[in-house]
Amino acid sequence: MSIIITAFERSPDRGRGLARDMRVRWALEEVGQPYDVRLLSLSAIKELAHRLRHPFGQIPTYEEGELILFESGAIVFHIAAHHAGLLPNDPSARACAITWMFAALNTMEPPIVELESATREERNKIWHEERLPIRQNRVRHRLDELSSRLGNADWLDAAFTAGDLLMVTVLRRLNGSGTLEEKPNLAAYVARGEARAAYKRAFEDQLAVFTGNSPPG
Ligand SMILES: N[C@@H](CCC(=O)N[C@@H](CS)C(=O)NCC(=O)O)C(=O)O
Repeated sequence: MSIIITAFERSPDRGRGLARDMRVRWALEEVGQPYDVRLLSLSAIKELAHRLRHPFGQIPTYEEGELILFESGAIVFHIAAHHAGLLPNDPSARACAITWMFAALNTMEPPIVELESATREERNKIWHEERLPIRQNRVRHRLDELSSRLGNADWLDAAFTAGDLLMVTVLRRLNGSGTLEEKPNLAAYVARGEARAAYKRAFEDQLAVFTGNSPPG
């Protein structure tokens, strides 16, 4: 059954692959599933036709026959649960990988996104300068903890899983901020994720939407 996902027709990140369709594209590439993309404008995602797919009027969504999903984490989980390659078969190892999926989205992503949106939307408020270090420290605190846990390992558990896929997409929002680079093992972890062939294909495909060029190959 063919898979259709939604993505921005003009991503505000200017092709940096930060929009959350990137996670879904990457997961589909990892498991070797072809997919089509329905490109939507920022206004179209708020229209009824899209709200029937996504109650909060956002991207990404995932359609497969009658099935319609929203929430990038749930979509990646669905892909990982139905195709080999992103979750171990052993029940305990699988549960650990799913735990990392939740940790990426529930523990790491909120302070990172909060810092990002504060920097973007609140920089003219009189309290911005005062609150910024508080927000930065929340991110640093989580990075410290994650860095200690990862140590010298390549991935969060024995092999690459959907937990790493989500964690890398969350952490790479900090690329170039200096904060991630303070933790060389985390910066190397993100680079390892970005070096995967499936990641590169997904990145090129989303970039091609922005540049208007077909991806190579
Ligand atoms: N928790 C949701 C967040 C989805 C989300 O924030 N999507 C952004 C793009 S990455 C969006 O559609 N923003 C436009 C808007 O909220 O109006 C998920 O992981 O899918």
